[in-house]
Amino acid sequence: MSDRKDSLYATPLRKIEAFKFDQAVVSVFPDMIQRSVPGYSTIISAIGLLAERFAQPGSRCYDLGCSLGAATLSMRHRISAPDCKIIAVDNSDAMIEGLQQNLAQDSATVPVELHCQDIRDIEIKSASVVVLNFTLQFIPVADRAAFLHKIYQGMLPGGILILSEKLKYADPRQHALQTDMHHLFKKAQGYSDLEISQKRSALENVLIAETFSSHQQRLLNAGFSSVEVWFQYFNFASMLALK
Ligand code: GEK
Repeated sequence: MSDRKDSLYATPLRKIEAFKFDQAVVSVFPDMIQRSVPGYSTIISAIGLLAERFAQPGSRCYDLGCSLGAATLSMRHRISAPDCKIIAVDNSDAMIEGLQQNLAQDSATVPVELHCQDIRDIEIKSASVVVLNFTLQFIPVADRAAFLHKIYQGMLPGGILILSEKLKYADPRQHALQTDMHHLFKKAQGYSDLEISQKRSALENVLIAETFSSHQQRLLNAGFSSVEVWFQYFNFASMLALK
């Protein structure tokens, strides 16, 4: 896995292009996500524990928008139920190639199937665990309900969906506070004001955050019987939806 430091937005850019998961991003991705998403490693470890608890014998565990496979590897090292398979999906070639390399160096034995595909097009079946770790936020809002309904239908009874997202807040004062605290978090991680503001512009209209209650309501409408936050650090939350 690459250990290069993220400095993609460190110098002033004449034009800030919309954010893309290309080779440049992939080469700094582990550092970027670690220093940008508060609580990222805690969430990754917990995904392993949740998979250990929820993976059913003979079932599939999906990592949708898997990037370099941090959640896939975490699950792979904790699943002990027999005959499980992990399906890892991302539509960035560079990410899937990076994950392939990471898997080649990994010693765990649970089979992992890789798909370089849009997560909306993937067939979901016999799923005991579905992970959307900071991925749904990149799917157009209009497609989210149908996509989550399809996931729900492909899940086994007793299955779990782990949904981690950047949140927005209905109350403008709360929204401004949480956004400021996230920027302070990034500064404490070594990002400059310029890096923070150029990255924010690049993500505008690419990462669409919603409120917790929008997520909760949509998941309940999709059929899930219970939806709660299990972890939150400022405006970054991880939710559990139970079938
Ligand atoms: C982790 N889960 O480290 N189809 C497939 N992949 C997509 C799509 C799509 N429509 N849209 C975006 N992606 C990872 C981190 S990163 C989050 C997830 C972030 C992919 C995109 O290529 C990228 O790899 C990932 O979703 C989002 O636990 O960078 O903030």
